[in-house]
Amino acid sequence: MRTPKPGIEVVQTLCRMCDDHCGINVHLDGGSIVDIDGYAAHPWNKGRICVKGRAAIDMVYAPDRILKPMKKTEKGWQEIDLAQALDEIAGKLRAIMEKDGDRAVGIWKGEAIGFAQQEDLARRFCHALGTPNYFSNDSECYVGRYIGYSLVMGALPVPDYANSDCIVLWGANPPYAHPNMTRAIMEARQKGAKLIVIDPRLSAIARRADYYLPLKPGTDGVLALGIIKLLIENNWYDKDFVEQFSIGFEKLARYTRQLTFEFVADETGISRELLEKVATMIARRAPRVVNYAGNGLEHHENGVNNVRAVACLDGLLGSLDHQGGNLLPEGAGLRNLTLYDEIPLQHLGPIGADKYPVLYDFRQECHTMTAMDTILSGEPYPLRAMIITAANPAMTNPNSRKVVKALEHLDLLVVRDLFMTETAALADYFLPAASFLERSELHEHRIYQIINLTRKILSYPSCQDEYQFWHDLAHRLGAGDYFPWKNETELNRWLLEPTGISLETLKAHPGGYRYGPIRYGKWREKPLATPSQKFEFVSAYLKGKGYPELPEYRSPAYLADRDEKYPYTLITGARKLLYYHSRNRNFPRFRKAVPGPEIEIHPSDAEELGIASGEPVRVTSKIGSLDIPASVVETSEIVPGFFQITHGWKEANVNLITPDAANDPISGFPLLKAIPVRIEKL
Ligand SMILES: Nc1nc2c(c(=O)[nH]1)N[C@H]1C(S)=C(S)[C@@H](COP(=O)(O)OP(=O)(O)OC[C@H]3O[C@@H](n4cnc5c(=O)[nH]c(N)nc54)[C@H](O)[C@@H]3O)O[C@H]1N2
Ligand SMILES: Nc1nc2c(c(=O)[nH]1)N[C@H]1C(S)=C(S)[C@@H](COP(=O)(O)OP(=O)(O)OC[C@H]3O[C@@H](n4cnc5c(=O)[nH]c(N)nc54)[C@H](O)[C@@H]3O)O[C@H]1N2
Ligand code: SF4
Ligand SMILES: [Mo]
Repeated sequence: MRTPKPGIEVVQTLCRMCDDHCGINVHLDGGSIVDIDGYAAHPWNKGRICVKGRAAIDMVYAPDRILKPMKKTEKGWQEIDLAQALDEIAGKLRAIMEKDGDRAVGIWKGEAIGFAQQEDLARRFCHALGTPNYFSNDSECYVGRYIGYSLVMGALPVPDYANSDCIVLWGANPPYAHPNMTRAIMEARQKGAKLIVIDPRLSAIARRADYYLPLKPGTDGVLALGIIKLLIENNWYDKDFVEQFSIGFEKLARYTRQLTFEFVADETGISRELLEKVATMIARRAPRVVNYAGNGLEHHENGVNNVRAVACLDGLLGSLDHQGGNLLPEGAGLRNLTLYDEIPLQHLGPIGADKYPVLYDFRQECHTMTAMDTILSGEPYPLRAMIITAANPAMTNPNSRKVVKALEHLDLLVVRDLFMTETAALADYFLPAASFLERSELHEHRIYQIINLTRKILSYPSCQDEYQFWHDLAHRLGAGDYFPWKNETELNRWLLEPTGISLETLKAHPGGYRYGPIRYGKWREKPLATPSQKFEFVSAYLKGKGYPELPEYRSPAYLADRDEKYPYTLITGARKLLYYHSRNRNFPRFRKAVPGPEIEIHPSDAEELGIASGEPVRVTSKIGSLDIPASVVETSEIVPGFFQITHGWKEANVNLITPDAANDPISGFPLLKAIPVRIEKL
């Protein structure tokens, strides 16, 4: 920590400029934030923060931040009193529900309040109101992996990087996406751990790997199956675990037996020689092996099964819940805020649950892409109102043109945000939201089994925190009984109660309070949360729903069913350090550093197309075209024939050309990372 000047108060809390939740010191001068730096006593970031963390100041005090509620009128946006706005919104919701039923209302939370209590408050409000239609960014984030891993081992595990001897990263780039994960990985590297990175782009982390596998996108499943084949053929797997704690091993072995190494190499572009080196490296270091699947795996038509194949490795390597492997998470035991058990609403037909029953079973989530069709068609029933908080789907959901059309078609759209986003611009009411520094919430870092209470550092009169907003609206709509707590602090106390830990204790431990010892091998005493209570190489549950029981590999469409009109393949959404989805573009210093969008192009493709860096190109998919400047990268930085565009730029919104109907049949996730396209010089 920098030494504060006299008169400066320093308060500890957690950063939420990304989902990494670093411990930070907030320096206050007369109540105003003048600096932010890393809190040395927090075990997760140990005093370090990234450039986005300090930019929380830019966000909170941004000149374009909206601090007053607004209503759209014939004369455009007009300021409105908060209570008046909530009264009007409640009145309109009541009228819609009376005419078309409670399920005509949808609630949508975004990444900015993802996970834990803020998300659960939105879920709670939904069911308290009587509608099953809870939506979120998780129709395209994290849930593909959550479902994939949960099918195999009953949970999404927590990687124990720091104690690992071998770390395998599948489609993840922590230096940009999760800076502290990088710190833990580098700590393990210093102790001798090996690093294997699997990515079609030579990402920041791939540059530091012992082995880098530049595979073709969407082929991770067959690569994992190739490794599994080698582990089984060479007897390099944990026979005790397999015999005692798993089901379906023989079927998996039979399946990999008929896969040839030639096929694996053809599909992935990774030679058998490299595959063998990697499998040997992993097997020698088992069980202290972390297999981590990132966002790169789930944005595919066969995403869940690719993730399942990767997850199967944990059972073969004996790394499940082993120190230095993938740990089964243990929470602090907070109270559950959702009302899914108290007020089950599946009979009302949650949107998308018929098409993606596994998504609803595992997550009680509705499917956002299906919702756009429902709004526009009124089928299978009218969806007429939506409250969106902390999301900007007009930029971040696939097929943005349809998203905008659908949101415009609603009878009532309410958006809670800090800024007038592309989504907020479509709303009838804009409600200014409290930022993370303006609320107090509980957060668990499960890798250390610590829990933190974040501090409310400042407030603006009309910027409600998430709790106050749902509370006030619920009380206006006759659902107030479900929101009885006077404020966030009371809610936090109620959530904590069963743990026996007090708010005061948490306040006294800004570096996190340890809620329990880290335990390994828990599956020995406690059955896994799968239907068989064992590690499932095959899933009878999936089979019962009409899906393959094995993590079967299906070749991506751009390989199996190539359309010559779209000879290239587009990857989207690779994270950049400064920007967070559609956020942070309004911070002048960030803009100066990285001024605009670009498409990453391999030099040989650039030559073939006659394109140089900085020149605009037109990218066309089946659903539309996008013009964007080229950035010709170094030869080894991307696999030839593949291109990359990061999302979130209004100047060239890549989601104008991403499809909303080429979805993973299990999770419903959209195809965002292997889109067939045509590319022309403009
Ligand atoms: N700065 C910043 N940080 C963020 C975010 C942000 O927008 N900005 N977003 C946050 C969120 S919500 C998320 S979900 C996480 C995501 O964080 P990560 O899971 O680490 O995702 P990315 O950083 O996009 O890295 C994904 C990598 O997968 C590669 N890839 C693409 N397709 C494939 C494939 O088929 N197979 C394999 N093996 N690799 C593939 C891409 O080239 C890319 O390098 O980041 C979080 N952190
Ligand atoms: N093509 C393509 N599209 C993608 C992806 C991809 O890889 N490729 N990745 C997808 C992924 S993984 C994700 S998670 C989604 C994210 O999609 P979204 O959830 O839409 O994320 P953001 O665009 O960051 O929007 C968050 C909004 O919340 C606002 N906000 C910030 N803090 C607060 C707060 O405290 N309270 C409230 N109420 N609002 C706040 C911000 O100003 C911002 O407008 O994008 C997805 N879109
Ligand atoms: S990595 Fe950066 S943005 Fe994310 S929580 Fe830490 S300091 Fe904040
Ligand atoms: Mo995400």
